Amino acid sequence: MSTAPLPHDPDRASTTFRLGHLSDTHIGYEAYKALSASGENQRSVDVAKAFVTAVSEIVESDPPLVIHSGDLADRTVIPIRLILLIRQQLQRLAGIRPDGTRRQVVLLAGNHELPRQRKEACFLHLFDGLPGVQVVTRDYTQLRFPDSGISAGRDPLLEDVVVHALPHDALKTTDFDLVRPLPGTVNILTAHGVAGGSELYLRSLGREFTIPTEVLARAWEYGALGHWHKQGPVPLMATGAGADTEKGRVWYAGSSENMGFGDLKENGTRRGWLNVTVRAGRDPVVERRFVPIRSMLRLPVLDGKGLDPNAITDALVERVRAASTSGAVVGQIVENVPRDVWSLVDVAKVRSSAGDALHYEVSLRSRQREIAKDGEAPAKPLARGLGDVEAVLVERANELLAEHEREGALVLARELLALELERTASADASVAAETLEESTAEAVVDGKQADESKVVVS
Ligand SMILES: [Mn+2]
Repeated sequence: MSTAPLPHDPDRASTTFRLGHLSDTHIGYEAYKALSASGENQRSVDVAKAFVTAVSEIVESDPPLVIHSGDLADRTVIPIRLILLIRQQLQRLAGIRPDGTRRQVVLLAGNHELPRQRKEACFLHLFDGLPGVQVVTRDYTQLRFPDSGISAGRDPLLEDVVVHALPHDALKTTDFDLVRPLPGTVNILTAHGVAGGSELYLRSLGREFTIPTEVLARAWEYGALGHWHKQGPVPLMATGAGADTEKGRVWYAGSSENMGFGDLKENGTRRGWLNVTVRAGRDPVVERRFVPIRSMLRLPVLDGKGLDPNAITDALVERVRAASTSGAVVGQIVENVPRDVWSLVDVAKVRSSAGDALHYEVSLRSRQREIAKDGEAPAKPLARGLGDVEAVLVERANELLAEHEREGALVLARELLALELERTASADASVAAETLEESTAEAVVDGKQADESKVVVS
């Protein structure tokens, strides 16, 4: 799939400006028992801190435009103190710049903050009317920055800019034929959802409404995506031979902190925002920026086959000692240990060896279902199953159909598959999206919900 050539207009060839792109800050996320000094959930504080740090860096970097591509908050309803924190940070983002203009901020609604019921309003509308802030929660919207210029308080470079905003729920209803770059302007697409054709798309086939590949391939100067927590360009869109992973016009900014162990599979150690130089008629230059976050790690999986309870205890303690667990969120998976053996393992001793960690959890993984080891992504049974279906579809289409018939037939087949999955899914679509990683046949010994089976997307 090639991308459409960008229209080169000599009149605005010099239009170059910077854009701060952040996403999936998930304010209000909570996990584990650890509390802060003021009694707040510590992970909630960590997540807020990462957001504030990203905002500070963006303000210091001083782009004229900032886009938050969705899931600003973790839930549709969050505590008042966090709403106030968000408002305060938005006021910093949309503050007066050294040149006297006001930085412009676009907020897009993600699945996490969008109410399930249509009668309810999205909390992001609390920020309507803040100077410089524009909120899009429902339909496809083209945002402009009219009367730009110093006298109007906006950077004159934004005069020709159009931000095409697709919040999460709009992906279900939008006529994508209308989502097109406007000639003679600098076009930026922002959307919260799964990019068609991406790795994530294959893993979530039929469970999510996607942003069609051909829409992403249109002549946008930049595409600011949210939803996937891994920072990086949409692979499909990479220009050149695909070897250079820093190129592409459409990027996920990724989350600003790790929301569970699932996120570790998505390059979890480095999270932040994107400093984008948008160039009229040319590909953008994207610089990855990382903010300091709490250390979160998985210790090496322990294969307990043939080990007695003492040996298992010692091996677990040894793994803790070999790692830097201070202040960290630490996860340990143990395999091939029968329940009766496990019940004699001295978990309290192991836990006290990890006493300097913010959180330590050990999960027993049963071998009843074949599960790939950590790091061999994507490996979950469900993901593999759907990926296989896609591969089989493409293979059969290549075998049986003439070239001109293939694309249409594949689209139809995917739609039928999606309908079938939707019909059989017991939960509603948004719940299904949360459990992409499906059951991992793990028992959690910690008495806590296994992060392993939690959100990876979202
Ligand atoms: Mn999301």
